[in-house]
Amino acid sequence: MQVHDSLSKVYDLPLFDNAHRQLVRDLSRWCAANLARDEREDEFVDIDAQCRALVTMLGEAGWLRYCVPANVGGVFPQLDVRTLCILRETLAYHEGLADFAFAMQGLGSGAITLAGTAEQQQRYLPGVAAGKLIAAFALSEPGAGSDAAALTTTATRDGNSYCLNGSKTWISNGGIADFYIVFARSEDVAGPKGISAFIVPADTPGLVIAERINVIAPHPLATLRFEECRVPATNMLGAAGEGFKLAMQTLDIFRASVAAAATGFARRAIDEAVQYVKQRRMFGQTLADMQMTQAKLANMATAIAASTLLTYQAAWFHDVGNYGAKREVAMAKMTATESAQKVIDDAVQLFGGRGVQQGQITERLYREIRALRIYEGATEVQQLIIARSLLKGGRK
Ligand code: COS
Repeated sequence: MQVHDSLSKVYDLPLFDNAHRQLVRDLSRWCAANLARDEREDEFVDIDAQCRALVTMLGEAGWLRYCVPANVGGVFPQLDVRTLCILRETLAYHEGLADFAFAMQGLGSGAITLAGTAEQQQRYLPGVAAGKLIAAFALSEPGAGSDAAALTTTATRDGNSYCLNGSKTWISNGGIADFYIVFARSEDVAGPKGISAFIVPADTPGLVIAERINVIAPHPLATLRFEECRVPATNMLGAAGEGFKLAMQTLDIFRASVAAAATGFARRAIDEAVQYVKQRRMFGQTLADMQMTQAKLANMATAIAASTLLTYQAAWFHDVGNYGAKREVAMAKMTATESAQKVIDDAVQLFGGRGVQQGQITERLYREIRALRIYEGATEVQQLIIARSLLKGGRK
């Protein structure tokens, strides 16, 4: 299979520099050689071990170095969103779980990169980059998903420590992470300004994996409970009361990469579909000869091109433009995930019955894309962000 046949020219645009272009080439070669797991009968078996193995592989190959800044073993002085997007797009094209493993190392450690002290960064980020420490981001709660500022987990100051009580759910890497970035209410202020962020090592007494959650595209996911879970006060990340902003800043970076992952899945779907329709015969011709097929392919390719441009526009605004990119990030996340769902559905339709057969790539993509319209801010949350930004009349 040709790698990224669907839109390889996009990287020629001046949104990228030569280091990005080289990364696409190197990573595509590595993925083709190392992630060729098309037949995934074992997809539902021992997902924790699969995920750990992928983190190790990505660490050993050096790809996780793009998740951390240069002062702790990373590649760039700051996180480069275009690079994160290239990584996720390419990994997702080849293997959804590899994309997940990469993304969660970045999301789970992003708040340390953005707000950690030198000591906190030194303690955690080299291990993240090497694939030796698994990270997780713990924001959502049973009663606070889209409305993240409604979270009720508490962090009560007690001498030189904070004592955490409450529950977190839908936590990716829950159960296999070595540490969690936990957002909890530490200040006596209602709403977002009462929230702070904490680093909680997985072996801290009082941190309980309450339930493992199974979803249609398996990956490690859990509900956590904090029962008198005590961490040193020095584990607070950034300033007291700044946790909500830190969560949003982290998401501004990684939501763009969700858009990129969606585009990677969609590209894989169209590449598979193009190959298939050229050889599948019906009514005395190939599927590719039929204008209905051609219309579908044209719409799929155009949707992917639009998503790609929105994604890398958002990433460029973040990396190079010196203004907030949250509106563009939200546009990219919403559009790329929604249209990837449609592109993959169209690919399934072109494959007919085989499209939904277990073990087929289209069937896997169909399951894998769905959660991206929900996690890291559902489409409806992105709509709120875009509209509020417009109504406010500024970019911030
Ligand atoms: N960067 C920096 N600061 C931000 C920010 C961002 N992207 N977004 C919001 N803030 C700040 C605001 O500026 C505001 O601070 P000030 O009052 O000092 O200006 C504060 O945070 C509160 O912002 P806002 O009033 O917009 O918060 P809301 O409670 O209305 O929440 C949404 C806004 C819905 C956008 C937020 O709750 C959200 O993103 N929800 C989805 C959560 C999510 O993605 N969960 C998935 C977790 S990972 S799977």
